[in-house]
Amino acid sequence: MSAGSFITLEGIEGAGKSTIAHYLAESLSRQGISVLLTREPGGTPLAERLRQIVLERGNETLSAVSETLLMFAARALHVENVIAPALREGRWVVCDRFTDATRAYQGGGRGVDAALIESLARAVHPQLAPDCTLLLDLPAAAGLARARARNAGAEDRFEAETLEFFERVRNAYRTLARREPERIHLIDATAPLEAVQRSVQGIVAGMIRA
Ligand code: Z5A
Repeated sequence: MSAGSFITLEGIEGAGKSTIAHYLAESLSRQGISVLLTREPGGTPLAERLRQIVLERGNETLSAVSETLLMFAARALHVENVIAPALREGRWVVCDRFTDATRAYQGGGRGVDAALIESLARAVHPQLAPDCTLLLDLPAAAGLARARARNAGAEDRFEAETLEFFERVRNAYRTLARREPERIHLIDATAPLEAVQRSVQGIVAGMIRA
């Protein structure tokens, strides 16, 4: 399906995904590559509305399966309206989270059946998978400390989760990286930002040459 390259950023909260996504998009643009920087859940007006629903801490119960369906509803809008058209035009897409986040958060964190997640993935993006995934890995306590230092305010539904939840999410991400080592590059996100940026440059340089 894709003519451009599709790069995703993954990791637990506070790992540095947004920081690295912006850095990577700017770096690729400076090299003359047309880049679309986007995020999940979100990336289209309707998908951003679904993002608000899934992040807000309301009084209504949102089961793990409902949460999974909302993630894929937002993803379907995002793939159809933004990601697939950009790739067809030969642009590179840098996306802050994609389906690996559902595997890690809803699958690993909340215990949603992996077969359900894979079946939704096949329905929503049958022809599409990231060419490269940068997994920024760090202990859950370190990620939460960074995110909480930055937020200094109200927590969303995920930010209010326990350390154990984020440890399960991290373990699920690491399992995915062991299963697909060619696609998923595990990067030590406890390193100083400049070192993380160098690792990312090294991985992506190989894609530009290819
Ligand atoms: N979610 C889901 O459950 N299922 C799904 O399928 C999808 C998403 C797609 C989105 O919230 C939530 O949706 C997310 C999972 C769930 N919730 N959680 N957790 P979000 O987009 O608001 O949250 P996030 O994706 O976790 O983003 P974040 O908290 O902003 O983290 P980040 O993007 O990885 O980190 P950052 O903002 O780039 O950096 C955090 C701070 O650390 C900041 O002050 C940086 O300057 C600093 N930083 C970054 N790198 C370094 C290094 N290397 N050293 C020191 N300090 C650093």
